[in-house]
Amino acid sequence: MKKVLLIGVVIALATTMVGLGVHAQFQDTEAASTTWKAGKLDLKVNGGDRPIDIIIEKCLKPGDEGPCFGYTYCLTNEGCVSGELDLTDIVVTEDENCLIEPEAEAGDTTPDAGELGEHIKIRLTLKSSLWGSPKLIYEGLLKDIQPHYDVDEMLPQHDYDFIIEGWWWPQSSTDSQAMTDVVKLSMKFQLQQLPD
Ligand SMILES: [Ca+2]
Ligand SMILES: [Ca+2]
Ligand SMILES: [Ca+2]
Ligand SMILES: [Ca+2]
Repeated sequence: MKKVLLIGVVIALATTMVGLGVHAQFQDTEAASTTWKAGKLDLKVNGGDRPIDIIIEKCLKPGDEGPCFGYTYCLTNEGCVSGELDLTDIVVTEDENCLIEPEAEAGDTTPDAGELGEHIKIRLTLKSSLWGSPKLIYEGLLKDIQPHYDVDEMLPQHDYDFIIEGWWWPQSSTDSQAMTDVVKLSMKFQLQQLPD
């Protein structure tokens, strides 16, 4: 009878220990989450967000030329997304600015249309410390510049210099038709992510 009682006590103790063992197991829990955040592609011109206007308007005469690298515009991609640069909405606006007597004498018969863009030549380049040499975008008469240029250059986050490397007025027999005339070149820079 004592032996049976002892066995019963051992079984009871064993059952209690098994129960205690379940509650004493190590346990650890960690949480995780994933967040998607969109990057950006943001082009700045001279630190701002407006298209630039280039105005060549002073007392110019045949034989004149502008200072080399006289006009530099800093383009900056402030985003973390690369984009392809294009020049768009390029417009040359001619202003007769009064048709004076020497112009008429030289054969200017269009009082509503200036001729300075037919005489001024420009050279436009784009350069960056990322590239070996500047890229020529356009060289020729203002009147012949196209409304759009695919620069075909991917711009990662960095600074780039868009430069009017020079302008000059080669002498010709029709120069006097452009007296007092004003010509304005305007354009926009477009940075666009390419589809994958
Ligand atoms: Ca911008
Ligand atoms: Ca004219
Ligand atoms: Ca004129
Ligand atoms: Ca004029």
